[in-house]
Amino acid sequence: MKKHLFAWAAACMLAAGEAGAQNPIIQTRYTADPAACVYGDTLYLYTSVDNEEGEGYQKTFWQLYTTTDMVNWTDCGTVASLADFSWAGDNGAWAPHVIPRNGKWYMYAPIQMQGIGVLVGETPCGPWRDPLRRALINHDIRDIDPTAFVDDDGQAYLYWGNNGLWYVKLTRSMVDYNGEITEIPLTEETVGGYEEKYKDENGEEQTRLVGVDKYEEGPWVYKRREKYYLVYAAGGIPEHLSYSMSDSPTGPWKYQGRIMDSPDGSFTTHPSVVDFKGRSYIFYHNGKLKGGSGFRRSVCVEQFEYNADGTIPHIPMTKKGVYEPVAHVSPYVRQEAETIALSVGVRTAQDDRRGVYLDSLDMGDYVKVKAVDFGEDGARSVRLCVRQGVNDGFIQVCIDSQSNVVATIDVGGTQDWTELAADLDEVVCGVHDIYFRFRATDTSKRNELMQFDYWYFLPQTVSGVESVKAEGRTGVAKPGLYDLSGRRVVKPGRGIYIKDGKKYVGQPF
Ligand code: FUB
Repeated sequence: MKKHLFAWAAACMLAAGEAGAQNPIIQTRYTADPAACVYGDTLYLYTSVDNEEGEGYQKTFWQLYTTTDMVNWTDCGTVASLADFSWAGDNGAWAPHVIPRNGKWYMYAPIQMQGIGVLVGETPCGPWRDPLRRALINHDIRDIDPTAFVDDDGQAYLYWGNNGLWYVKLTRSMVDYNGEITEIPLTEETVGGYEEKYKDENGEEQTRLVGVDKYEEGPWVYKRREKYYLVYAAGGIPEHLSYSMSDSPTGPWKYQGRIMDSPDGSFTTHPSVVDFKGRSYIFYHNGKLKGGSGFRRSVCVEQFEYNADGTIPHIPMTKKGVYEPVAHVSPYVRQEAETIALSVGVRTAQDDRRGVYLDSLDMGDYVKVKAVDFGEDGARSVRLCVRQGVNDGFIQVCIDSQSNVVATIDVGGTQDWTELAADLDEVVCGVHDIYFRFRATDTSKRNELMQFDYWYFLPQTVSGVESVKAEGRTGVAKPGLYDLSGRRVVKPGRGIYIKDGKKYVGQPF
């Protein structure tokens, strides 16, 4: 899809409901098949990526987004692709699942029609190794949608399957399994029903549903308070989400009912359920980003509460999504421009030098960052790391609404990445949303105005408003270690931190 069509589409979507809309949570590209992983202070969200034009799936890579507050999502870029597998073809990067274990990260990745591979990484972002140089699972063309689960006794399991559900017990290495592949029976008892073939009065073969529901694909297995949950895409096309429960990871499973109805604009859906910072969330995808469809899907999330007996209620899909942050963003440490609550017209790019950044920003594009805590003393100036595009432009920094401009920064003339600074028109204290608005200097030259890598504010107590050339990714290194929300960390635990302006993986895993 051309960038400008995307911008127009996103603008239309957000104009309709910007005030209350957090879903879909990623607006910079089409994302599907959410796989959430909570690790330390951070929720890692891996997705497959849908093509921007045409019908059918052209899926070649996987993307990672992280959050520490459930409302701002940091685009960590493309973290793995078919090129990481020596044996993969040039299409088929379907629904992944990633989990940390033994000080490493394991990505279970289905390559459509070629089986399920496993990659091993040193960090949540890779780089990855393909230790087997072949598929881990390749016994049926329905070998897709893997989900890994490690039980309290240390035994790890891998479940998967489309219109068939299987599991293996993984070895401690996580890249091999013990024993046979076991098939989970798909019956009225286990998943609410199944599809049966029969001959109609003309002798034609037909299918009919026996029971009230049917397992389709996308299994997601987890344990909560001694109960095991199997959540899955159900019911044929269009899919909805249903679930089963068990007292054991190997079953028997007992069908519990429907969790979520079929999403708008997509014939598939795909679940991921996690607890994070004391709240429960369910991820899924729909086709609601403008220009979306069953082949151009977008990840969404809803918060929910389990019933007292541990069962899952019916969860409505909302446009509002998760709106209340569970943490605040610090403005006083480097924040990536690609940390976004909401954006219009914005695309991301990535390269080895800068990592991920906002690219080819046009007149009228904007980014919103929610719940930034300026503290009691407040901020007096802002710094942005930017680079001029094809045409000249400037950035307006706004507080709480796009009409409340507190600083304007001219980006024209920055041939290379440069850190620009401006005093604020007023001291900003307390918790606020920030908007970065991208504007053209000459309104007849509205496109490709700039690229934007990171920002931070200076507290009132610090002076100095000058521009500096930002070298590499360390231009604003501040001493110490910070989490992704910008909070100073003394003892790093599990997770990703910022150290010397670069991403740093905390130890131990
Ligand atoms: O993204 C391709 C496929 O669509 C996934 O493997 C299924 O779960 C469905 O979401």
